[in-house]
Amino acid sequence: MPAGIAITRAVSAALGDCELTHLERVPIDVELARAQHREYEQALREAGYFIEHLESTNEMPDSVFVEDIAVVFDELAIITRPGAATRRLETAAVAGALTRHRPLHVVEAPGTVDGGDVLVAGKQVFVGLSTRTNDHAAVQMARVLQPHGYKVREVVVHDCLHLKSAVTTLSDDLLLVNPAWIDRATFEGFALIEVHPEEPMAANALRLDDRILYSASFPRTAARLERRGLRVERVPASEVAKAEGAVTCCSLILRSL
Ligand code: CIR
Repeated sequence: MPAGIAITRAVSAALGDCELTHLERVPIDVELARAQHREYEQALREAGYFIEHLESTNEMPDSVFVEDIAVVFDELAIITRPGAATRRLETAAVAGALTRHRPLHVVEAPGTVDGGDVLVAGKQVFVGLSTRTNDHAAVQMARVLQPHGYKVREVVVHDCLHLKSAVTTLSDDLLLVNPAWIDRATFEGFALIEVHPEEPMAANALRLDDRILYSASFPRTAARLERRGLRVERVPASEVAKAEGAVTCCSLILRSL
């Protein structure tokens, strides 16, 4: 049985016009970004995922960051209302793809949330309150998730774009964190691995069933993960990083049920 489905979305020709919050704009090589994205999709195939690749347009510079548009659980999926108004065009196609696989719930105004602010570890869901995500959305999500046994908690995000810029899940009880951007005490009960101090952007890792998909740009932190016995598959991600994106952002992972 395949591990599941990964929904991805094309790199827009307009990626250079992406939203930026904490980074200075630098030129992005769109062709290189597309080549790196193909490697990312190939790594997902090798991990057992069937790729559903959505197309993009010039009106959606950030479309490759499909993670922000939905949050997928085994029982249902939530279509977000992205915090950046420029990104709300992205929701229709993602909802169209997801509706074939999960019952959908939609976040309504005045709620705003980017999927990058939602960290799921087993039945615990952390919602980062950031420049993109607000309490209205967190309350709406909690209402949908609580009947399925999820516990939803809000976490304040500072100094970085999304909660998952600062912390991601390596297993249901192990997290990768940048302690400069998130209070370790929030995650009491979890084992934590810290990023290498020279790699502040390294806390974003994509957990798959038997491996971690990880940017090749962070060798020191990758070595820490491997020392803990994790299998790390490195993918080039330099161009999405210039657009303030990373590895979790470029897919929606739907486990086989
Ligand atoms: C944005 O600012 O919305 C995009 N340039 C980057 C989004 C990255 N997404 C993510 O970390 N989940």
